[in-house]
Amino acid sequence: MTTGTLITVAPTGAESAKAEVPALPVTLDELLLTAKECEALGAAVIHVHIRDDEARPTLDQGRLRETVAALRESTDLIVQLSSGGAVTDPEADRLAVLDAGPDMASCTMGTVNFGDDVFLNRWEFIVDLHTRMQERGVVPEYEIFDLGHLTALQRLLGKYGLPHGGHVHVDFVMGVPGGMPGTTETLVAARQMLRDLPDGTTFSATGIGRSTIPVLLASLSAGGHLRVGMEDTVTYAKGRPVESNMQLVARAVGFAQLAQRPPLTTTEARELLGL
Ligand code: KMH
Ligand code: ZN
Repeated sequence: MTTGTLITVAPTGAESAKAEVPALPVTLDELLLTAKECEALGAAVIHVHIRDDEARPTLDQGRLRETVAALRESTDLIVQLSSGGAVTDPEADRLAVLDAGPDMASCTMGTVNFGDDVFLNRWEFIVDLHTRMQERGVVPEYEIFDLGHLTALQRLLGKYGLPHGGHVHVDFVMGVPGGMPGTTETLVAARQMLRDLPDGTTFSATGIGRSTIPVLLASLSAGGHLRVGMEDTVTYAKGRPVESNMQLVARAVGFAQLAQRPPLTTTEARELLGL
């Protein structure tokens, strides 16, 4: 079993509206403050979606570059840009995210129903993303919304080779309406499927909405790592909105410590992920 816990914070996402969730960090200043505080609490990776001046999701190249530079200047966090964006983002813009030079980027391993929408990830698009990341030295985090996405990852690595750095890290995004459920049984099934992936493959897990805590506990007990943040849940407990991303990171750190798997430092996280 892995000793420490890699903690990723996903502070913003593309789905919640600032008007409905005022604590959501949407400006660069809000993001930087969140990043610094989450790092101090024990986060090692930040999964970044950015917003425009109206707080709408954007993949604007200038803003992405500015965000990567500012995060690097103010923190030692591993900067992982979302290549998923919002469900409405065109493939070309999602590929261009890599031009902003992040340490890591997400790479979703297949199409999934996403509430009333469809999060489209065609095979050719996935191959493009994976091979461009190899060429540019960007380390992927393979996002797994459904069990078949792990089969697609096995096929991808078999045909196109290992990612930059040689280490494979996946993130189980569980409990999306349309994807795999956020349950212990499903997490165990997903972990079993990692046997078909290269030795040493690591996983994080996050549960959307009310599956946050069951998934967190299941992942810790199964030797996995954690992703938390307001991208995935805006409710701390029944009837209690999340006050900040720090509240979610602090809770995850507390659970990780209870499990005797304390948070990895950013240096340890870089080592783990092959950065
Ligand atoms: N916003 C979702 C449509 C990712 O960041 O790569 C996609 C998503 C996954 O959040
Ligand atoms: Zn995301």
